[in-house]
Amino acid sequence: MVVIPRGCQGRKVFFRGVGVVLLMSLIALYISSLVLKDAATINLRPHLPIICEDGFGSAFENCSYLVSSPKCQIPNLDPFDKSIRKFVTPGKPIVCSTKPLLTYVTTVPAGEQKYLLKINATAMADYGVEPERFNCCYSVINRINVPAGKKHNGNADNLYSVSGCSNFTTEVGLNSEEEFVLVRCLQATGSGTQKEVYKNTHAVVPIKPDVELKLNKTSSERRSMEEKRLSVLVLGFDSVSRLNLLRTMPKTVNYLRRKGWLEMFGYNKVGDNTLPNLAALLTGLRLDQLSKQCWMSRDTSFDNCPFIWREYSNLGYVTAYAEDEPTLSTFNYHKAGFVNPPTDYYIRPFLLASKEKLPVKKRYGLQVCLGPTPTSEHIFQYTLDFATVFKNTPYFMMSWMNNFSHNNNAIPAPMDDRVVTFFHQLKETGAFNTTFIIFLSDHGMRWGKIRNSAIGWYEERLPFIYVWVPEWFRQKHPDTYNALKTNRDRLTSPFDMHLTLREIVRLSRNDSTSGIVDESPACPKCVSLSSEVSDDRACEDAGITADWCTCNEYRSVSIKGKEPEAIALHALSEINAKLKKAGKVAMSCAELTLKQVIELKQQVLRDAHEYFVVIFETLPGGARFEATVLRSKRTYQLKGDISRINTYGNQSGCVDDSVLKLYCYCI
Ligand SMILES: *[C@@H]1O[C@H](CO)[C@@H](O)[C@H](O)[C@H]1NC(C)=O
Ligand SMILES: *[C@@H]1O[C@H](CO)[C@@H](O)[C@H](O)[C@H]1NC(C)=O
Ligand SMILES: *[C@@H]1O[C@H](CO)[C@@H](O)[C@H](O)[C@H]1NC(C)=O
Ligand SMILES: *[C@@H]1O[C@H](CO)[C@@H](O)[C@H](O)[C@H]1NC(C)=O
Ligand SMILES: *[C@@H]1O[C@H](CO)[C@@H](O)[C@H](O)[C@H]1NC(C)=O
Ligand SMILES: *[C@@H]1O[C@H](CO)[C@@H](O)[C@H](O)[C@H]1NC(C)=O
Ligand SMILES: *[C@@H]1O[C@H](CO)[C@@H](O)[C@H](O)[C@H]1NC(C)=O
Ligand SMILES: CC(=O)N[C@H]1CO[C@H](CO)[C@@H](O)[C@@H]1O
Repeated sequence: MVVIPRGCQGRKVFFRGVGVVLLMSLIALYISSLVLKDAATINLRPHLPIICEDGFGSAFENCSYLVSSPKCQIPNLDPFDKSIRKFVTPGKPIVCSTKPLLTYVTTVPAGEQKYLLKINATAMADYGVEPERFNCCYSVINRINVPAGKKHNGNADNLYSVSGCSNFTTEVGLNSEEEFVLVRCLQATGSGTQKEVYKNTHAVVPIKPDVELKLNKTSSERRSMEEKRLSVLVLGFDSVSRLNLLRTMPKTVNYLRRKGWLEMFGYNKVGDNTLPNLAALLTGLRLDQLSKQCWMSRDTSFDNCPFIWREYSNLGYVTAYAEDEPTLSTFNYHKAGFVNPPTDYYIRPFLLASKEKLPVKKRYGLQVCLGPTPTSEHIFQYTLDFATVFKNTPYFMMSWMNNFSHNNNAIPAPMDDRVVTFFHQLKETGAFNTTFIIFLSDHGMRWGKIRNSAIGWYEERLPFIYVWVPEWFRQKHPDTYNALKTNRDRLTSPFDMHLTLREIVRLSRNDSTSGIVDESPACPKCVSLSSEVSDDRACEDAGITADWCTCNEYRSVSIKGKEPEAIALHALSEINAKLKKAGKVAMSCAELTLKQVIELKQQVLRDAHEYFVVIFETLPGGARFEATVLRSKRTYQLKGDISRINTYGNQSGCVDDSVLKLYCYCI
């Protein structure tokens, strides 16, 4: 019998093996639901009965909800709802090069961790080159590190050097300090000049001297530890909601479910964009706390922030952070990044050099190709290399990809295959035996047409997240594993996940503090997901502010009369105040006026609070905003951030602050 696991309801023709009978009955139900559905309102409640199985044989309590508890009900929405189906357009695959690569890297066969850079002789024909009039050379790309104590101007994370180009024939060995190379191949022309026929970059993971030193220091310690240590891999795709993963990556979802990954159904974002959500996961802090503690201003680097990878590093773990799109990346987009490399392995200089030295192909404003190689392919390969090299050493790796998902709902179908293949390759490295893996996104689409739909509001707030726990760990710590399973349909947040990562540090340390429960400064009631999350949890218990909370249902109310406008004007006054407060920095920003209220939604009351979500447009520029406002005794109070739900495009070019950009119309 085929069960459709929860969340996989509806017309999932993608999932192979769905029986014809089942399919027929679903179609029948679908037709009847169309008849029953009130055309004017979007039915937020799922209209199809869902076969309530999680893929592990245990049924959920109430399948109409992802989370169903006294203080929180998150509806289990249909990813193919009529209102949302039009946003499912198949993305076109990207072809970076039709020719095979002329050069590649491989490890020395003897098993020693050394790399060779090689020319693929059979591929020469594809480039129409003759061996005797052809030569290749390679340059080494290095990060330029600002000497300790020296002042820097906020540009330290963008500095790299490219060495002179050394000729090589057929192959050349790379030494343990050569991580990134730029290769050029030239063909002599008849007139005696040389024509470039090929240019590419390669990243490898050698055991660098400082890493070897670290391993030497901890190896004796490690040997005496009878307890195995969990490695950690945080693998993320930017801006993919749980429903969008179901729509666009059915093969990946199917793979994860079949292999026993745990999906956290009630994982709710805690901030607008990537930074607050990843900061919550990696530091356990809210942005305002980060600003107080370690990130004082736009020009302050993140070096002194308490990233969890530092704790892993102190324990002897080898650490890595790899994010594509070096301009857009989380800690660099209108920010100063890191003055010192944050982790032992840091791919940024490689991507910067690739972007500047290779022809770049863009789609949806993102660099999808770096020369002949797709940008995300570099991150996949780097992750696999890292997991292979350190298969017998505890590691912490953070890999984050923006290229194929950030600006677009339609992930190209070939990407789905690539991700499944990636998981197969990752299994080959042995990572599934050693590594706690979190596969997640930070939030869903934050702007664009999809955000004008009611489901889009949920999607923005509910990213996908799956967790992998190695088999030996499940057996050794059954309580932990069972708690994780239970927590799948509880309300959870990145702050809980942060505490979970801390818990793994504590387990690895095996010191007497194990058993002491860590507390998150941003969320005192958050817990490690290795223990059961309270069923009686409200958003504030999970560090989720009212504007991001999906626990409560909102219903559209009339926008006629004075009140809708008053609510919108209240939110607008906060925007203008924010711009004013920024002073000189936002000097060229227009004061915004209300064009129109688009929609007003009111929380379906469960207690005395009266929460509204208002969507309105402003002039000049036609920005569309969404704000959560609390009414009490005829006064209004803005709750949390105001979202910009259409793109600001080039309207905000006069400010260089990622928050002000949302609000500023330059004059
Ligand atoms: C699920 O919850 C809804 C709303 O609380 C309720 O109406 C429905 O009866 C529940 N279904 C089951 C199977 O418990
Ligand atoms: C070398 O190029 C050929 C095509 O000319 C390709 O089939 C082969 O896979 C390439 N080998 C490597 C190691 O990349
Ligand atoms: C590299 O090879 C090219 C072509 O054979 C030659 O012109 C150039 O001088 C060589 N460079 C070095 C540094 O040997
Ligand atoms: C690490 O230990 C190995 C084996 O004992 C030794 O050969 C090597 O020099 C050490 N490396 C460093 C960087 O200390
Ligand atoms: C961890 O600590 C406990 C209690 O202190 C001890 O019995 C055990 O041997 C330790 N395990 C390792 C792997 O050091
Ligand atoms: C993972 O562990 C299993 C069971 O111990 C073993 O059979 C398998 O070969 C391991 N896989 C890898 C890639 O090391
Ligand atoms: C901004 O973008 C719009 C639409 O894409 C374009 O028409 C306009 O020329 C751009 N303005 C500037 C100053 O680049
Ligand atoms: C949106 C987009 O085009 N994304 C591309 C990101 O890179 C992958 C390859 O790794 C391409 O297949 C995607 O098309």
